[in-house]
Amino acid sequence: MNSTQIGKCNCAENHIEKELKHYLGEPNIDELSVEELQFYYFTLHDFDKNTLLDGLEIITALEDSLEETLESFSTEEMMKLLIEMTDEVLEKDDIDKDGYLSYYEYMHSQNRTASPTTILEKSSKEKV
Ligand SMILES: [Ca+2]
Ligand SMILES: [Ca+2]
Repeated sequence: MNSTQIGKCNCAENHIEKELKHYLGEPNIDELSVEELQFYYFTLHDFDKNTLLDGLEIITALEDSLEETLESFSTEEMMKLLIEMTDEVLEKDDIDKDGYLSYYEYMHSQNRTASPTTILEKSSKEKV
């Protein structure tokens, strides 16, 4: 556990697949409910297993889910966007303002935005 995770998540996709297999055996992702998927997604990014997502964990989660969408951005732009999105997530969804996203708060954010891409679309519109 260290603070350089942001620069180290190029292998995130493999990592997630591996982790999912670790949790589920050979998962059939199609058979999981949306709630189950969200729970696993939350758990996978809770690196220190304290059932709270901190800023770094949220950034990594966003980066994973937006990987394809962000392909056209430079690393610098991408990090800037990810940080903006994380700020927005914490501002709007950190209901008890402790600086972390609990599972309840995370679910709340999922229901609100439908997907992180909604935030991305909004950000790029604001940019133009
Ligand atoms: Ca955590
Ligand atoms: Ca919170």
